[in-house]
Amino acid sequence: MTRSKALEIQPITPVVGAVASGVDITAPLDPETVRDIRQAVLDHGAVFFRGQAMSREQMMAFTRHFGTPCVDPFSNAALTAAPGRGAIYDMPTLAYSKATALWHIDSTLAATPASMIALRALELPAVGGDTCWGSMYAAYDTLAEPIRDMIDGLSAEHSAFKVLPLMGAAAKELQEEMRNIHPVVRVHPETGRKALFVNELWTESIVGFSPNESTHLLAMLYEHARSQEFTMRWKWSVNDLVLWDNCAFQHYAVRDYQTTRVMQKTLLAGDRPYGPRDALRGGEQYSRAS
Ligand SMILES: O=C(O)CCC(=O)C(=O)O
Ligand SMILES: [Fe+2]
Repeated sequence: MTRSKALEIQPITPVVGAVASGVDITAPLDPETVRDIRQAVLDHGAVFFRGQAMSREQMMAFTRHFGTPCVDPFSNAALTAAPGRGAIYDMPTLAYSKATALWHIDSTLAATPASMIALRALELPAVGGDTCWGSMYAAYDTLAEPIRDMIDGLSAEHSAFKVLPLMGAAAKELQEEMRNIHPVVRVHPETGRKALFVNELWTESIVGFSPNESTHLLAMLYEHARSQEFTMRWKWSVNDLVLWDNCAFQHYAVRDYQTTRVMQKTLLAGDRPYGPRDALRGGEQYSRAS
């Protein structure tokens, strides 16, 4: 077993990203190490492990420590998947790179977007194909107080309105009509912290706003959230693995390559998002965060 004492976490920026070392995640992990890695993901949003050559079974065993593997809730496969039956996708990313070269949180059009996601580089272009992550805690925390007050009480509708045209022929086996309303500010189910929860790929409109009001408020929030101060960029090497928090961190896959790029991905099942006002009313859900 890998001993937790060896685990080292080196932050990449003050608000997002960290490199983990001193741990072999292809080997069985003791509970202390699992707890420390989980805490690092909650603290830094995206934790990177270098040089992790692993089988599919080892990738699945690693991710199972952090939740219940699931298929992407937007795929038709999610309609028939047995509970807890996860998938490992080997994704050639070029075909739908237009859809991921936008800041997004994965599949927020679903009722329960993934909680955490693991991604490992299998095949890379000679240069290019970096991925960026951004802290939606930092984005929220740095808005002016009157704006935070206003958005704490708002909700937004998420759908495939933008993704389907961007994916073109690559859009297959998807629940194209899926749409859900989520709070604009999400209370993180584990940390209890507030994070901005709208994104450029899936959020269609603010509920109760005119198209003009919705478009401009969302544009302001998106521009704010993609500030350099809240984001980082990772230059991949083959066998780098990242585990990230899909509740409070967004990501962006840079579309600057034309050759094959293959990433291996597993998702962990998430909860229905709730907002600050839901939390105060609901009580029960909020208590899980404290
Ligand atoms: O290709 C990447 O680096 C990430 C693509 C993406 O957005 C995802 O897998 O969720
Ligand atoms: Fe994504």
